[in-house]
Amino acid sequence: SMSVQLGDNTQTTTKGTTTNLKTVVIERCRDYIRTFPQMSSNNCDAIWEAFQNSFLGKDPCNVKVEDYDLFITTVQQDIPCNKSLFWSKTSQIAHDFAKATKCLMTLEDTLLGYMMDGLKWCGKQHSKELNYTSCPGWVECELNPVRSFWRRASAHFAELACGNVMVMLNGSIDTPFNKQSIFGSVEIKRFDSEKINYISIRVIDSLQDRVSCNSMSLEDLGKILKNASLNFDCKDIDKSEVERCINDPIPHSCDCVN
Ligand code: N1C
Repeated sequence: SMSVQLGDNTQTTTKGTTTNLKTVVIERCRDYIRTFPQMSSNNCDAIWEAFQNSFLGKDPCNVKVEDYDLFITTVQQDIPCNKSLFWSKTSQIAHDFAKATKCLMTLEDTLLGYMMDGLKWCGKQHSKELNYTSCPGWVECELNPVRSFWRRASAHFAELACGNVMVMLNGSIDTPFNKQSIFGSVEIKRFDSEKINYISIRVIDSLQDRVSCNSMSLEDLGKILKNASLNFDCKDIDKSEVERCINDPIPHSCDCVN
């Protein structure tokens, strides 16, 4: 069963690899290529092979981020400038926003993220098989296959970012910018000031009159961006405002969060 929810990184043990993982991944890959015919240089069977070679036969608590390097290069996709949307602790609203407005794309809108979204997988040491009984949870061990994949794919997605990009953070928590998150520990370090023109930080607040952009957490983020010579601005946006543009979107426009 599909046991992993988007943004749910608290799940621990018990569940193993997603049922029919190979079929799900290959079907999603073909589905994506049908939707975007410019992606047809990709071979979904070769992509599956490269994916499983990243973690099969390995201790599921010792799959390194670099173990996915070959897999990442097997997937060919150009990411247009001015389109990338990063997020942290705003998974639902960020994806709903991207989907409704079509103005931006998240990692899950790329082939890599689309294939693996919500899935769980692991192998076993000295075995060529997938483990359908039990895989480590997100926090159970650092080097689990799912976490290492998202770290690797996120690094790649951030490296490719160019032009103006957006980041959606959660203003309803104490640390909207968390240095331990994938955004804070992986993506931000891969942003290239030679390629990125501007970063629009949007903090989505569920209480009115929140001023999260002035918080210590956002100050930390500002320092890191300044040190990296990255241009940015930060705006607090009411969650209800974002919900309004999700429910009544202006196609291909991000106006409501600018
Ligand atoms: O740790 P996070 O957020 O800061 O990671 C989000 C950040 C985004 O900008 C994405 O580009 O990293 C990328 N990313 C995903 O695209 C993604 N899809 C699904 C990171 N994690 C992703 N997941 C799952 O969400 C992952 O399995 C883990 O459970 C969460 C991390 O979300 P977060 O802590 O809200």
